[in-house]
Amino acid sequence: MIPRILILEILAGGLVVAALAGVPVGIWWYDDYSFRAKFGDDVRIITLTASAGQGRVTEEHVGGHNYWSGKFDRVQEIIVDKGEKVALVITSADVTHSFVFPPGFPVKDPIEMEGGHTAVAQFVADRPGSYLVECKAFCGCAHHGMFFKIVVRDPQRPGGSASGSDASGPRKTE
Ligand SMILES: [Cu+2]
Repeated sequence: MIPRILILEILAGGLVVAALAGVPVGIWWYDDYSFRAKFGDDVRIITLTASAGQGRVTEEHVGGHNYWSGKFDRVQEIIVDKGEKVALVITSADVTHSFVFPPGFPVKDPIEMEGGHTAVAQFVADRPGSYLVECKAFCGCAHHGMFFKIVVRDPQRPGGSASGSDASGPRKTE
């Protein structure tokens, strides 16, 4: 027969392991949950990281040692549907960045974030077109690479209403 003290020890050990694993998982879950709850279920959250070191705005995780060792792909066109509610969440992995939206885009003010900080731009994509979002804060040698493109397409018009638009602004053909 297994001694009672051994059973208690195994149970106690199990509790310690559960606590050690449960606390970080709980924090991660709560963090994620509260972050999403802030915007509501109908909002599409697009998370980007700006890295001046590589001159990239990327969807990949940048942080810790991979800031130095990683090679990050520039985010491809971000395609949103007309009428879609979007929260654009940009974190700076290093220095201050300031992203400016072109005329005609629903976000009028630049979004600026200091190193390590996050800024959010919420908008409803109301006008189809192709919009180039650029960093206007000189952030290093690779500053010229700090841009990304948002394409607003009209689901009612197959083939994409963005055609005929230009990356430099919301020029439309309609
Ligand atoms: Cu910059």
